[in-house]
Amino acid sequence: MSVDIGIIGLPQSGKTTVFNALTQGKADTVSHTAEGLTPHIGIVKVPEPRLRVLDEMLHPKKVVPVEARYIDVGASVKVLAQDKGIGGELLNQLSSVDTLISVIRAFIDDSIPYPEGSLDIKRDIATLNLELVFSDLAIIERRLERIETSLKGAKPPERQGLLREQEILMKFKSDLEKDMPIRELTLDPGEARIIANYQFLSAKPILIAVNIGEDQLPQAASLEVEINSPYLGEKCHAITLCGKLEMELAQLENGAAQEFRAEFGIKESGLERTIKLSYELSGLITFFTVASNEVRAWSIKKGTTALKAAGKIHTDMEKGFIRAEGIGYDALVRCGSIAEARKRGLLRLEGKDYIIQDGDIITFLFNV
Ligand SMILES: Nc1nc2c(ncn2[C@@H]2O[C@H](COP(=O)(O)OP(=O)(O)OP(=O)(O)O)[C@@H](O)[C@H]2O)c(=O)[nH]1
Ligand SMILES: [Mg+2]
Repeated sequence: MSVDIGIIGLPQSGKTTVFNALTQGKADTVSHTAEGLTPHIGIVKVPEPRLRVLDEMLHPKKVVPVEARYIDVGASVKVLAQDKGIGGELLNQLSSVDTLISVIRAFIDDSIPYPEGSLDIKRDIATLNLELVFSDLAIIERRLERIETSLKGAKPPERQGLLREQEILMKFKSDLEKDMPIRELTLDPGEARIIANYQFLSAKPILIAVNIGEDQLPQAASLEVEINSPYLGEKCHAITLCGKLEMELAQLENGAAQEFRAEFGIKESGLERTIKLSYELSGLITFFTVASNEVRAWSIKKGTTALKAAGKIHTDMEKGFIRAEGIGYDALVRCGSIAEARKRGLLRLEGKDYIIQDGDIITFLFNV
């Protein structure tokens, strides 16, 4: 499974530029027209320094990182919501992503129009948030109407379920009406189940990518702190990113790109950071398998059991699961090899209910 990340933002905020930077793509930054809404889709390897260490230690023939899939739907949620055809389809696609990146314009260039009339980072963040909230409200209102109709002819057991759903949706509705995105609510397990069914946009983790111009790089760090202060949370994080520069750097070779970054005083690749953060916000952790000359990284939701993790690799592994043999990444690095870890008795045997930890190196034992 790859991680799916949807890029949203107001017109001309730099969505396609950021998409190109992330995916080293060359998608046209010419505006999409109403008839020509075609999403850009690109696949990226999630940067994982631990894979490099495992590669050096184990010398596999092949190293396989986790992949993230980025989709630039090319329009704001508001525009998509108004369009019943392709817009609606794209909105559905957006509903199935794990995480959203909201591109907010901060670069100053008067030759490129400001859709809201002026440059205002905070206003645009709020606008984007509202678009997600409105989209969810529309879904809830439609569903509530349908529940109302179904209740008329419903028999007792079905009736109970409908009433419960109605109650939860009404609660979400009143929070949304106060402009509160669902991602900021504390949910009980029943509510969380309902959420999962609907794939609400405002429930998704969101990375606010503030697209700055090169001339704003000296203030990038302080701007980031300032924007994060009202928004930072388990499911929300803001970063500053120089989309245009990163897009140009993405076309260069690694060494040359690094030199450029040093010149501009950029410490870490903005892209690697964006990819890493959007991955982390998705609530995913990484574990590794070592088999037949291949070291591979896998992504799973935090809290996944060994049994379910095995099922991600192959359904046979889940069906015939016997046990898992595992070691944490740090412990393996301290031992220097799997053989040494085995000698020291550090390879743990775990049952199907074991909760996989980030960095675990796991071998599943199973019957076919
Ligand atoms: N000066 C400057 N221009 C930028 C920057 N980032 C993007 N642009 C320009 O802004 C324009 C819009 O960028 P896009 O990436 O196409 O924006 P978009 O959000 O995909 O636009 P639509 O898809 O039309 O809504 C393009 O002409 C970009 O070259 C930047 O950091 N500085
Ligand atoms: Mg675009």
